[in-house]
Amino acid sequence: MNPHEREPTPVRTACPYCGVGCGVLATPDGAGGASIAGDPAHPSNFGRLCSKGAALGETLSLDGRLLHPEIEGRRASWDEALDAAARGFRETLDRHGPEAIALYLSGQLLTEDYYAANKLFKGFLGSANVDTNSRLCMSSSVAGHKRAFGADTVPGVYRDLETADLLVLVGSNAAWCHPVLHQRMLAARAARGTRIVVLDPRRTATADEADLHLQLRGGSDVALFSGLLVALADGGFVDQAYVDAHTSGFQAALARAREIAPDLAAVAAACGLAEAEIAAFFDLFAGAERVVTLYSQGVNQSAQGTDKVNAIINVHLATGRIGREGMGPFSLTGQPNAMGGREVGGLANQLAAHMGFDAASIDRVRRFWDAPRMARAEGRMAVDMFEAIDRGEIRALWVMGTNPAASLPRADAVRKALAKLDHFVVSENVASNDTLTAGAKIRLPASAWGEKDGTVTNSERRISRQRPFLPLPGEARPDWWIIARVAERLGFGAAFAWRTAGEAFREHAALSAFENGGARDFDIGALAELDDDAYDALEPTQWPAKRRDAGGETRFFAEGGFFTGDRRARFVAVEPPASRPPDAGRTLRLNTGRIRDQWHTMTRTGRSPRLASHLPEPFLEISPRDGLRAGLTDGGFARVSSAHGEAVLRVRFDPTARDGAVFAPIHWTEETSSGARVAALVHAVTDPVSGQPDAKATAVAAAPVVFGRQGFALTRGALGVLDEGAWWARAVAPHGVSLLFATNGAVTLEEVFPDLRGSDEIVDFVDPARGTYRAGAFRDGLLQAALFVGPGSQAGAWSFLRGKLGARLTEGEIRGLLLAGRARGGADCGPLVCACHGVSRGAIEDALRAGANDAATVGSMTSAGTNCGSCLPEIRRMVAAARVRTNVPALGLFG
Ligand SMILES: Nc1nc2c(c(=O)[nH]1)N[C@H]1C(S)=C(S)[C@@H](COP(=O)(O)OP(=O)(O)OC[C@H]3O[C@@H](n4cnc5c(=O)[nH]c(N)nc54)[C@H](O)[C@@H]3O)O[C@H]1N2
Ligand SMILES: Nc1nc2c(c(=O)[nH]1)N[C@H]1C(S)=C(S)[C@@H](COP(=O)(O)OP(=O)(O)OC[C@H]3O[C@@H](n4cnc5c(=O)[nH]c(N)nc54)[C@H](O)[C@@H]3O)O[C@H]1N2
Ligand code: SF4
Ligand SMILES: [Mo]
Repeated sequence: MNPHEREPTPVRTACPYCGVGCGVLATPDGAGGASIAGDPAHPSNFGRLCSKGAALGETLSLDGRLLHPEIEGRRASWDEALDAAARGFRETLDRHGPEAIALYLSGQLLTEDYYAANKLFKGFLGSANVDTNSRLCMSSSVAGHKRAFGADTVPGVYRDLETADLLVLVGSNAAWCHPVLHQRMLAARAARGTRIVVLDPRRTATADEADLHLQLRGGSDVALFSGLLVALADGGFVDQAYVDAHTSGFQAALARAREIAPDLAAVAAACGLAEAEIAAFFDLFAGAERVVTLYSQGVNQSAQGTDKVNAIINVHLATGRIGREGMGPFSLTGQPNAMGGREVGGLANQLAAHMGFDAASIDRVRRFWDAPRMARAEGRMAVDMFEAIDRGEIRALWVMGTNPAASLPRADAVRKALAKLDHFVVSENVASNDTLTAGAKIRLPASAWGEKDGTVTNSERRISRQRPFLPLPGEARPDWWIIARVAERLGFGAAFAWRTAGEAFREHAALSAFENGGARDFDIGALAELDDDAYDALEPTQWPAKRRDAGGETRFFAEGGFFTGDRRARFVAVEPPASRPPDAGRTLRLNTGRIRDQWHTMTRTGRSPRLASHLPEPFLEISPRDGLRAGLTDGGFARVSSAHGEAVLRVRFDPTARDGAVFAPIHWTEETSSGARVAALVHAVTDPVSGQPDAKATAVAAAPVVFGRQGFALTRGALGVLDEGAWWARAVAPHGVSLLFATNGAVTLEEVFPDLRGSDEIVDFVDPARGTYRAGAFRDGLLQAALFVGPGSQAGAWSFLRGKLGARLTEGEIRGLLLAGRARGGADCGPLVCACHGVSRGAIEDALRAGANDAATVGSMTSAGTNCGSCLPEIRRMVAAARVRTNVPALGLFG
């Protein structure tokens, strides 16, 4: 290397995954990649990253990227594609009116993109059919905030998590889903003894770390928080001065709470818990003034999502614990820009800049935009939108930055509906996903993380810059640019004439302050005059950021000042949970959610070999009792079916699972599995206020599926196909790709590895009696491919060999693997637990056998858990399990 070349300087940007909003330092390597580190100066993470953030560098390759516009499967120029995109909307508008066009957006778009899209449809095409995947994610929080506060306001800040005495996590698996924030909570606990309570029907990694875990029955949160309100009132914990001065509706809400939860016994019955557990929680809550209640999808994604939110807010209003240091209700946002999407009005029932569809707001936005054709009424919410597509009422759709064919409830029906569209445009990063393959006619290549330039807002209302550090590949373009070019072709060039993302941002900031005067919470007027340099250099900034703000206080509501007409907050009299008619034969309740190392439909995290090793297969978690009752075996397979669809999943007996409640992760799609699109099963029941689907409570049945052979195929080259009936999941490996599979059919080397050469050296082992076949293919002495087939799971060998593609194996390794089916020593075996340092389950078990008896010792012996800490809960769980094993050697569940 030329010694005079300058060291590349890191670019300060923000992580594209969760709503924690961590700052990232990206140092491009000049060859399309970059090294990634946490930004020590960013106030969300102070240098930390979780396993997903730390692996961002592994997701940057251009393999599988959509790099050129396409029309009907053929490559097109941008001019052709933009003309065709615009023409389709124009024709549909002319023929069927603005109700027949729709836009489906994403909390993964940047604020500037989101603003542009919303402006075009709601201001210039006259359609409020603009909804977003945030409908599936945050809309119950939005609706709950609006009912209580008169605006969609998150009152608190992250610092409150560090100064609280009690943290209550409701329906949040923050250890896996907001890991860096969870680490901040644990650090605060270590420093000052914060108590942590987790309310979740599953024993999650987050629950493992709690002082108290209430494993309540799914859907019973309203009863629990109603009971808490009653207990606080009866125990004299109501802050009457705050209630009198700043709220209304307390008595009615309390009376309703008494109906729902008259006493502890009623709460215990509703929640399926012991009275003592509930009393312990109520005592903790009553006794700690500084309490933050954090909540996420266990609250939002529910048929009573909005009532759950208000039941939580009610107890904070009643105790006046809001907007002050260390206290308040706190909605954790999911996506990196869930909050930004709310700011620009990405939801069908919002306009822009936290305005709604009242006449004054419509007129105000119309004047600001100089808009020719304002939408006059709320548009269709996501589930309704896709049902309208199915009925032919919506005929032209543009999907941007989301994968609805894999993430909406009744996903099979959604896919069928998409095929009916006259005009179907998708702006994407990847060349193939379940939505693109559902009939997208026009495919527009959007710039991806690392190339994108703009802003995102995190859970605590902090706006951070995502800055580009890689050149735009192929013909990819920013989403806002694509929207502006389509707008131009529809005759609105002047209103979309931004030359940079910064210009779009300034306009958005100016709208937030336009005729505001304190009437709206969202005001970032101070940022409306940033010049391009100042925008580029923008430090993470929390709102409100009003024009003449001195900075400082960014919490809301300590002294009231709500955004209702009379400036008082509203207590909401919540409804008791409705009982649904039982679904005959489908007695299990399917809860769906996330795993630690994958992001949604895996279009990005699925490219990282490191992230593929933690939980590489789609699975069903079920209590051993339910599993045995359904005829399942641990490690076997289950066909899980609902009224809407089915999936085949690997069975994991989980002794901590509640009977009747099963869980499956949402991440696998048609691209990555043979039939584990879990969203296909999910019912389309929605919350009556927010329209958010209830993704955590579908009635399902499970039945065993028996496969005679299981195994894996691993290769640096191409993967062939297995027989029709085979089950498989795809997972990338450090220098190749793998399939984990199960089948009753034949599996041959030639079919699985179509590009093996005659010159490749094959070493194999067959044991017909056991039904075992193991083969390694070597090219120039290096491992090119491996195929293992046997009666049981070959996971241990897979974990070892996936790291050996392209490497030379020792004689001992070859013999051990092929003859015995496992690596010698065993230490390299088992799934990866610590993604940062590449430490496997086997290595941690070795450390435990060697005497490690806490996570810190495991860390010093193996390095596991010493970087991002995302795996610490799992390590602690292993430590605890090892203790149980040594203390009670004869313990066996069924033996
Ligand atoms: N690793 C990873 N992190 C992510 C994401 C990802 O895909 N992967 N996605 C991001 C996004 S967009 C989001 S929205 C967040 C989601 O973050 P979370 O909401 O924390 O994640 P989920 O796994 O969807 O659900 C959380 C928990 O709700 C529980 N739950 C289900 N029903 C009920 C109920 O009735 N009551 C209560 N109290 N709890 C219930 C579930 O058992 C589950 O453990 O994560 C963000 N972070
Ligand atoms: N059953 C069930 N269903 C759920 C959930 C659940 O818990 N259970 N959770 C729901 C929630 S909370 C969420 S947030 C959704 C998430 O669901 P989706 O939004 O459908 O999932 P993603 O995989 O994040 O899809 C994002 C897509 O946008 C592309 N993309 C990424 N960045 C950009 C960009 O900048 N521009 C463009 N044009 N494209 C981009 C990616 O390649 C990917 O294809 O799933 C929801 N669905
Ligand atoms: S916690 Fe992890 S996924 Fe979330 S923003 Fe930080 S690094 Fe990204
Ligand atoms: Mo989400």
